[in-house]
Amino acid sequence: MAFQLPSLPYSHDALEPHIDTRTMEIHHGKHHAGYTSKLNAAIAATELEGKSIEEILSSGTLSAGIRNNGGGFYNHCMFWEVMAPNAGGNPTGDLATAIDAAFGSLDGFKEAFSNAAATRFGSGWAWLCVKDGKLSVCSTANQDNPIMKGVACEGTPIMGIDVWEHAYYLNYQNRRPDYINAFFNVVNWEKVAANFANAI
Ligand code: MN3
Repeated sequence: MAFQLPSLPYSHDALEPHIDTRTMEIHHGKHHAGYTSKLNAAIAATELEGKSIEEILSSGTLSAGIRNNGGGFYNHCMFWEVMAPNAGGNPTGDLATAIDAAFGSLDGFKEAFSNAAATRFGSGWAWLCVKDGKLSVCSTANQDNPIMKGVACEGTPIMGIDVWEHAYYLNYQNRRPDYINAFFNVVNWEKVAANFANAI
């Protein structure tokens, strides 16, 4: 069973004005679709065909094609889900408690996450990860992610932000920090909390 491009869980214009419609159309319909089809081509007739994306990405040394396109497939699947219209605000429950424990406050978390996203040179992602119930922030280059072996992150990713220029350039041009600030207005904390619960 080949990997399928997931449908967006909301319309292309649902995240306006924070993430613009045209960016969503191209990002999901072209970029994510491309990673999906190239991943399928890269694993076809190999021992990785039929495995879950998590099994593939954590399996060890990956070819460039599988690393880039498998990472791209996985990362964007998470990205669409950790955003939602009429979202943002504050996390609650166990996730809020863990954020306060790790970063002092929600503002402390936002500062650490924003800094990781803003200082990732070139293309990549920033992540919120959990290991043994404890949260941390890291960033990765290209389409790497924390479940790949040898990546300098601790634990399982539960939220990620794409800081490739294709994620923001149409609306924000070179102003990556403005895009990062806007992202917090569309964070789907309920989904992040569910990811947290599954990971601990
Ligand atoms: Mn992207």
